[in-house]
Amino acid sequence: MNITTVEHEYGADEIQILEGLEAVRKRPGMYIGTTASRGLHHLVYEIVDNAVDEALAGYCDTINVTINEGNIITVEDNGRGIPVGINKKAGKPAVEVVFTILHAGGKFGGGGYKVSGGLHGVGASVVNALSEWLEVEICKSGKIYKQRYERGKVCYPLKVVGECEKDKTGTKVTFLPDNTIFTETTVYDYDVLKLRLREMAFLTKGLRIVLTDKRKPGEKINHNDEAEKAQINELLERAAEDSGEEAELLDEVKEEETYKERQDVFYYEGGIKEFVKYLNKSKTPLYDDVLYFEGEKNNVYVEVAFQHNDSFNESVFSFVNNINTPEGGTHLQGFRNAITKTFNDYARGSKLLKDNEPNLSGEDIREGLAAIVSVKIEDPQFEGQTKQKLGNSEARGAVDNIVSEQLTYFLEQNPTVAKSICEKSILAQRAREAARKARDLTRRKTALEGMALPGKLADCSDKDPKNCEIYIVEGDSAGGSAKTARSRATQAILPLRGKILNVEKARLDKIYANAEIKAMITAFGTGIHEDFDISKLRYDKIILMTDADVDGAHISTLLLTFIYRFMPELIKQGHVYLAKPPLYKLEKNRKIWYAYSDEELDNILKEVGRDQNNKIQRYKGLGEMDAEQLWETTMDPERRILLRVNYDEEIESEIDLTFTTLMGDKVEPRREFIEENAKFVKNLDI
Ligand code: 28F
Repeated sequence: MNITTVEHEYGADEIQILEGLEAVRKRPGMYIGTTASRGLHHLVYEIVDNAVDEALAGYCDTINVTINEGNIITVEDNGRGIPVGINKKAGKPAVEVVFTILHAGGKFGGGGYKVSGGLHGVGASVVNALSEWLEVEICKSGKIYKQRYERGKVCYPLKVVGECEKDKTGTKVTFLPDNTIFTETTVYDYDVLKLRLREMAFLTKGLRIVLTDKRKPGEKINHNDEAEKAQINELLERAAEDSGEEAELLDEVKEEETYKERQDVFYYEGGIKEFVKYLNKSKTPLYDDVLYFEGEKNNVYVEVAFQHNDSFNESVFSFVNNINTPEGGTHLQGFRNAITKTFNDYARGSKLLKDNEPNLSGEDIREGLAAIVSVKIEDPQFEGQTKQKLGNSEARGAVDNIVSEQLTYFLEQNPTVAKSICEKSILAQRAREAARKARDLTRRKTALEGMALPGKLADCSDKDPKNCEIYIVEGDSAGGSAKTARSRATQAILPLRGKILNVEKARLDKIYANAEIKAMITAFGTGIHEDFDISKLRYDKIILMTDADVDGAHISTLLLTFIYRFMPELIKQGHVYLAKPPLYKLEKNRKIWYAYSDEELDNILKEVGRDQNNKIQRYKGLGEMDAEQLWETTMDPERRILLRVNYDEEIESEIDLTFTTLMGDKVEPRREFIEENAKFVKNLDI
């Protein structure tokens, strides 16, 4: 069936092509997950993935990613250049096929070409369909070939537009995301791209990835969360005032606000070994070298790197074809099986573990472990809630065999390292036993006295968790007003006295001995770590309510560290919130306004006038509000502001590192973090 229009004869296959890309434009979420900021950034990862494939194939060693003025993206590699010859089946140049036909190219029909990640290989044609325009330039055999598309439609046939050095080859893609698709924002966040590109470089040893920002300051701000960034700026300013030292830090770096091109280069000869070193940069390693094993089995390419540190947390991240798998899967199971079995065999064989002593558990061995498990597999099967769990059974065996075999050999050759790991694991086992006793004691007590909830907890009467929320309140006075102010049916109050334990630096037995921690564990009801069961959660919302000053911010951070390290699912499933008390109370002619930021106070004053009989009170703490005010400004579900703590799984290794850097015991990395982030105080997302 042919449709003839004035300018063009549409053949059957052209119609199929247009329908293909039309489908992408009609339901973009099917192909890139969301058309919000995350989907916008995925466009870049898709194009970069294709260049990474060329690097994995051994033909490219440098990729340049540039954010140009107008938030136009350029990605350029020095690979072979996408083929320009006519693809027989399509009767068009291969490059046109790659950009105009969904799932086109040797990348998707097996053929071993496509091994890197992206959203399970949606490819360049989706990016093309979702771009207002896209241009591809290929340098090959001394010529520069070019083609341009608009919203996926070819503007002109592939043509030669210039010359390049004979031996220079490569592919350059430039595109402008379509703002009728990406309606929320088309502004790129340099730091988001930086995290993902650094991760890609760690996962592809020897590949240099350069990220450059050529935009003027004005076109970097994403106006949607402008207010939120202003709030964070506010908090930091206040923190600086109160703590003095950061003040000059903030000042001295602030005038650097002037325009200067940003650039970062990521190049790791050591690949995931360097990724593990990076994960441990704010910790003290237990031994010098990073263990590294690689091999291929069952058509699965395996790379594993790990190094213990002196903390009590486990930071293990797994990847398939450079895609992060936050829900783990068969590759991670293979890794866990291998190290548990191998370390127990070694501990027994070297008599570090007596015959009558129980086996070390996986958790004991993984205490303080920083590790990367990266597999490359031709046809990955993803499972789990968010399709981020690897299902291929052959990956379990491949990782288990390769790690068991090579780790056994390493431990035989390095008895000192082997001993230090086994001794730490045995200490962890003893602490876990002690903690279990402490917990069982808590359980037994609970069993004896019925649900002995912590004494200080003022529980709510409604017993359906979906309707209930618990406020964790700093200080007894605020706790008192909160108990008076609350709605008894659905709001529980748990007052905490002063600063809680920094769990980043404490072992399980010490944690169970801490009254405040125990009270929260009992009140929440879910249990922690391996015992964690989300179905036992007693409240739908856990709301941290602390003073809007630097001490309050510190307590919120300590509470978040505890929840993140012991019950991360509460954050991942969106149950954790920060209350937002007002900063100012404005009184005029017996009328009252509350302002939650300096900016908001300004706006109110513009409205009501700045004359003298205004009475402006700046709240220094929750305790300054009576129950009535606390209710109407901060606790009434109809009027309050809550900030939900979000967990972006794509940057989970960075989140882990941030907690360690901010809460760990090494000062230098923390100072670096403040310097690194203070200069972008407007863009800092805590
Ligand atoms: C900036 C983004 O997309 N780079 C790419 C290549 C190289 C080949 C290729 C890509 C084979 C036939 C489908 C070249 N020579 N950077 C990129 N570099 N795709 S994408 O082939 C694609 C498949 O069409 C390539 C020989 N074999 C493969």
